[in-house]
Amino acid sequence: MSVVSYEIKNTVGIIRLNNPPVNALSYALREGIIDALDTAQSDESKALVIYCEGRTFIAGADITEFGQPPKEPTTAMVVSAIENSSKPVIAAIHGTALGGGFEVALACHYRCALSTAKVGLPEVKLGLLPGAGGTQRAPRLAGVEAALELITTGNPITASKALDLNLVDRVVDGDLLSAATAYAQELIDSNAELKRVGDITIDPASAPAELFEKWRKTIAKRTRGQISPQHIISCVEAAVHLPLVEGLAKERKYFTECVQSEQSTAMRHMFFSERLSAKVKDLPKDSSVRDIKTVGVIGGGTMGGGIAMNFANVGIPVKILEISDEALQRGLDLVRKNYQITVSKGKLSQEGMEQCLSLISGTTSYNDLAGLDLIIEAVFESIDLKKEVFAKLDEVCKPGAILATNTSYQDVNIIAEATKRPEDVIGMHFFSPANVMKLLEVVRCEKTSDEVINTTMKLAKTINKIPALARVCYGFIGNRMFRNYISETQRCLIGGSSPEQIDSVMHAWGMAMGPLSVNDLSGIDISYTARKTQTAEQKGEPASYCIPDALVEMGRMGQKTGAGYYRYDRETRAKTSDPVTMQLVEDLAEKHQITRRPISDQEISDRLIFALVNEGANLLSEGIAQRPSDIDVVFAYGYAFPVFRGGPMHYADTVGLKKVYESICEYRDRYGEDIWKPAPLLEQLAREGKTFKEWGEEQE
Ligand code: T1G
Repeated sequence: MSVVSYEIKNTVGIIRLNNPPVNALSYALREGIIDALDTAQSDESKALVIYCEGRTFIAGADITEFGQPPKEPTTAMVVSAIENSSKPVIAAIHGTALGGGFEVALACHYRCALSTAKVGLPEVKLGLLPGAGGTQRAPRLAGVEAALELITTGNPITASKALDLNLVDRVVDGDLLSAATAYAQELIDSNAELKRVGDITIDPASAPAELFEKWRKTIAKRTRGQISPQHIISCVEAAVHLPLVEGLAKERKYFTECVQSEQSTAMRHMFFSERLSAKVKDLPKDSSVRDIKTVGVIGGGTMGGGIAMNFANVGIPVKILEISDEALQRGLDLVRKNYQITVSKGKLSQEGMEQCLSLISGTTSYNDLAGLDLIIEAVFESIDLKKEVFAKLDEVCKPGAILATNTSYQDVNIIAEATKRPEDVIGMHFFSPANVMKLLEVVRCEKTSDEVINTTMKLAKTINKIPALARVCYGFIGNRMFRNYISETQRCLIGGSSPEQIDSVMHAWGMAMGPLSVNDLSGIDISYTARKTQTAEQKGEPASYCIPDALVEMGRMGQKTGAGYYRYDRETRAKTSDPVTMQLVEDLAEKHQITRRPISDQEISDRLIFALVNEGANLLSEGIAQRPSDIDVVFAYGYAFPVFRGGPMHYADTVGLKKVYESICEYRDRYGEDIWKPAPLLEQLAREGKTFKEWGEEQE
């Protein structure tokens, strides 16, 4: 099947593209467009329409081709051929014209979009920048500031917004091809000019140097550590001062640097990983799915309320159950407050908020849950309480209802055994705040049916979450690995570092916040309380938790008490170092006979990240996680791990597994095998000279 066809209808040449699923600009598509354009230059057509079959206009360059030598014709060559056509070319846009796809449209002389269409230049989300003229043509049509906003955020805009910005010329409804063809006929009849966007010049007075400096500072904060956003600003600045050809050359230079960067490799890895994590390896392709039209949430606390919002946000009615009217009202008030915050940020209209709230109701009676399709338990982290809840759900819920638990750590197999229908029980582990964090860990028990797994994994996408499937173990994927990160933080602290050094090192490395600042934010007492129910093995050696225990027993639980690792101003919550903490650290080091020594920044970041990697390798060997890239998705979307690092397992591949393994062997020799035991899979891959990526592909 040819991906490009060409026909003439009443002097309008129609170049029809058909490269499912998203008409990505593959080599075949690029070649076909060039061939059709060449033909059209000398035939009887008087104008041309570029139209796409399927669900969307071109959604961008073919990301699967990156990393290989570019094959001509490149996207830039296609774009140039369109703009230099001797006849007007009209882009007929539907779906999402993104990246190279929108750059193709910008090279056309006119753009006609369905009112439901969206356009955008999302390259920055892949660590790139528009490499086919987007940084040069968008500002020429929309102006510099609108172009900077569009390209540095990478967010798509609606057709009507694009019309306002002069990025499209006409917005239509109904049959797009007919409308675009009629538009082309109008242009022919009016003998419309060949409107080459590249010929437009921008008045330098509209974009002084100070404007670009302001953008550089703003973007540096918003995209800390990332390369491509700064280059985008330089390219747009070039569009103001340089003719198109020179501006394109500068764009090409910066694009080449970005596409070859580790950051872009990592972010493209994440793009595919988050799509792959939705796929369950051992599930038959034709696994059935249950309809989820009504949902119940047990527990109206912070998590329960947030979970409920996810379903209301997509139009699914939710019933929250609490133990009393007072508790229920508190929960419903908290949900309303959360929505109000979203409205005040301009991210939701008042009407939208009321619409969502109308879908959330409450009850104190389990019987009201009887007819619901899915119930998610979000009560206190006590296995006994959860077993009690599930036994009640088993009694009242209809056959075929899915019974899910939001537990962070508890054994979902034990919870399932509290019912007579373990095949309908599954874990749905949301991350706080549940209505914001994208990750959903889906925990399959030994007896969970394929249908329930399949339904839950697909439901994740419905509620705009990214799922990662886990089998049962203490902490599943994220929390089990993150405990090692936190324990190693404590060993660095008591072993010679300070909260300030550790937090600044990890913040500079790319984490949103340093680990001890995170502990102060969420409350040091949370892990303190959890440790009360943990076995000695689960807790680890005392040196890895004696400091937080002591802080809590001193009443220093973090921001909420005005002091934790740091001291906090009651009003502004401004953080300052506190000598009391370091005195405590030194006293406890002495008590545990630990000789403190200076620890380098590099050693701190290596130890904390390699602690994640080592445990991730164990999870893969045990079959808890399906694939290394699933682990990367968990950390990017559940723990604010910097996307430009690609996730812990991708990062380890970038460092080289031999280096990671050798470092862990050094830590084992220094701190003992109880703490640093090299994961067998890591040892094997280091020996074989393989990456986690290669191993994962072999397992697919
Ligand atoms: N290249 C290759 N495959 C792609 C693709 C792309 N650009 N976009 C999507 N796919 C695959 C995806 O992997 C999945 O495959 C299937 O299509 C459905 O995608 C020169 C250099 C378009 C909004 O960044 O944002 O142009 O899993 O599950 O939720 O300046 O895909 O089915 O096998 O996401 O409906 C710029 C990326 C590229 C857009 C559709 N473009 N794509 O969302 O479906 S760089 C982008 C998306 C560039 C130029 C530069 C979304 C979507 P599979 P999906 P969806």
